[in-house]
Amino acid sequence: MSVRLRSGHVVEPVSEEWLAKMEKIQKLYNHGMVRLIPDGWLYPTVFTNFADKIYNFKFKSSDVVVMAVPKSGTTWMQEILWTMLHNPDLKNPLANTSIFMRSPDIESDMFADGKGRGDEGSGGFDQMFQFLCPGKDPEDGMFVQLCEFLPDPRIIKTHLPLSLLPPDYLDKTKVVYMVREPKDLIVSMYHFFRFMKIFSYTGSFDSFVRHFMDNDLLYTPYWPHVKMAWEKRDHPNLHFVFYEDMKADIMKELRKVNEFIGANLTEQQLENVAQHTSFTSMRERGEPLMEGFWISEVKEKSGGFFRKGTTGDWKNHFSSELEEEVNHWIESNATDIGITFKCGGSSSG
Ligand code: PPS
Repeated sequence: MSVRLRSGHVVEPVSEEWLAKMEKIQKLYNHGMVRLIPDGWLYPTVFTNFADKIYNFKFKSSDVVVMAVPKSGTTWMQEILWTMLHNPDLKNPLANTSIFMRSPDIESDMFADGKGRGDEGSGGFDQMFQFLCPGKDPEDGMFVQLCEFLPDPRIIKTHLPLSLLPPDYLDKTKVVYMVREPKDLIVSMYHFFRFMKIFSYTGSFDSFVRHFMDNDLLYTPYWPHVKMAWEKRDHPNLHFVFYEDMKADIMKELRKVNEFIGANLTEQQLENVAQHTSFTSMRERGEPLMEGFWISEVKEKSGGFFRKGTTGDWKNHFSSELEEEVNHWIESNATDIGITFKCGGSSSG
């Protein structure tokens, strides 16, 4: 019998044939994958244990959620928001802890094996969990509960689309939606999926791009995710930010975010935020992920989580044939949605 989630999606296990094909190039799929119909979201099967909890999550008016397809600049915006709301004078000692602990990803329990832990251990999140959620059971979802018990104002991260979040979510809480030129996003995701043990992607770059376009990668399909948010861009609680705009003029974007969240920071404090969250500063402070989560040799070659932090790196990865194919895919979908991507040049970090 098919399972229906509170969001209305029907859970459909992927076919054995598809899994057998994908397992050869990506380890994550060994854990089983499902598609959520009708949108087609592709997630590990474990996601279904937490989907309704997330759909029923009590967001507060003081929360700020960073929402994005992975590799759109989510972490950059999380650090900006946390610094604006918890560290504008750069004196908070917690600033040196992982941003993923200060601002957890609400759906990360889907990477656990059902017992609150993934293959690589929980990399410090379990201590954080015991500290913030005493007496709570990690099996009920470590990350979803971490989000629940974070001190206010909470900065919550999600890569989930609007259709999997509570129906009153936007009316209750402020959401910053990050978007990034898709070719740069795919390049960033390709490297990430290669060096993260949980994914261990071993296929070629070209096939990765095609899997992305065919909606065969975790978190796909891409376009409905963007479309659902873009359609709500005039909602007073939704603030749309292009990664390329942040690269072009960070102070301008910080002023807009300052106004959107009502932080009332001074120009000096915004300068502090810009400096503390620059690519160089964030990279110097280190990986937001725990050692043990990645394959060291692959990570060293790719540059790690803070890989390049630029626009236009796709030019170093795409053949002209593949570029043409992807540009066509982008143009037809973007036109349909009515969104125009900022292509960015090849600025340096
Ligand atoms: S994740 O794993 O989905 O949360 O990744 P996400 O944070 O969305 O995206 C990672 C990419 O963002 C770049 N990044 C930055 N760019 C500019 N400035 C700052 N401060 C910054 N912080 C992170 C990061 O380097 C990844 O992009 P690539 O192109 O791979 O370098």
